[in-house]
Amino acid sequence: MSAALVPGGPGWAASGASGRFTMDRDWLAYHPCPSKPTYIPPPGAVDAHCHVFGPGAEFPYAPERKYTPCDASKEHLWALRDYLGLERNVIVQATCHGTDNRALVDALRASHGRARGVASVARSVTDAELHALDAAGVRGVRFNFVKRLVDTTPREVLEAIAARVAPLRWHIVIYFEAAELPQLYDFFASLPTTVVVDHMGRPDVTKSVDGPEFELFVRLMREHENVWSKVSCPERLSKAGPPRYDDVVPFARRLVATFPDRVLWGTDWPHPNLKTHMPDDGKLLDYVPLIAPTPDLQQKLLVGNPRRLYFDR
Ligand code: 0GY
Repeated sequence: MSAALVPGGPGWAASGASGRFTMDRDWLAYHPCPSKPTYIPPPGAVDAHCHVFGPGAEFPYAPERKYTPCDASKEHLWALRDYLGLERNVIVQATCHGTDNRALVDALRASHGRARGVASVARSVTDAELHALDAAGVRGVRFNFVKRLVDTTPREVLEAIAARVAPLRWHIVIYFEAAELPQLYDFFASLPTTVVVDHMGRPDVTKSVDGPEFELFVRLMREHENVWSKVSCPERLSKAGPPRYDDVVPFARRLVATFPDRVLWGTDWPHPNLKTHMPDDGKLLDYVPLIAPTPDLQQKLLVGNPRRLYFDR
């Protein structure tokens, strides 16, 4: 029997090539040796934003992708989950797989009920396909508005997809840049499901946490009780950098304090498209008590909220 995969141990390091795919020249692979977190998460903690990539040799990357990553397999993701003291995952379909959800479904089926998924679907998706995704553990679809990641999808296509997934009691995950929120605000406010925003709507953290840009995002959440936010990705938003990402803390802390029942946290492993550094996943867990300072807030953020949204059915 082969030894269990452990972050930093044999078989953990990323491989740059898989089948006919080679990762982009400037691709930063996930951390080769993450530390053990000092913070011990409560039992049942969920990593509510992470991805699997391929393996490309088995689950090819989509022709329309904007990047080619290193592989990041479900076995690696489970190993990281256990190493960090987490119990469950929510795997979000990454744009490098387009609307081909096979790698996601494969991971969900292999998770023994410990993972749920967020898929990407085309307008042509059939009811049978949606029901098969639901049976595999998918609980949402993702609408991506980040221009460097996807081509624009017409508004009426998104509205049609939203109407199709609402009866399944799925939610919609939206990913956008803060500068785009003014023109997307009314569309987001009109969505008929629970709406989950990735990475706090990507605020520019050099601006004030009380300034008009982040205020608009807070207003979206305050005026629409169906809107949730992931308080994830300090490594993506920070200009101050690791390990504490101090400049992002006030933004996440404000959301956790104001909307304690509508926030989620995730690692974002394997951290696609980072350019400056690769975060140490152990340190990302140590960031949790900085943004959710009490055990009650931590319990909601890591256990209660994701359980309600993803695992209670
Ligand atoms: C993230 C962020 C990014 C990438 C994707 O699906 C994706 O390709 O989400 C990004 O590049 O900002 O949440 O993983």
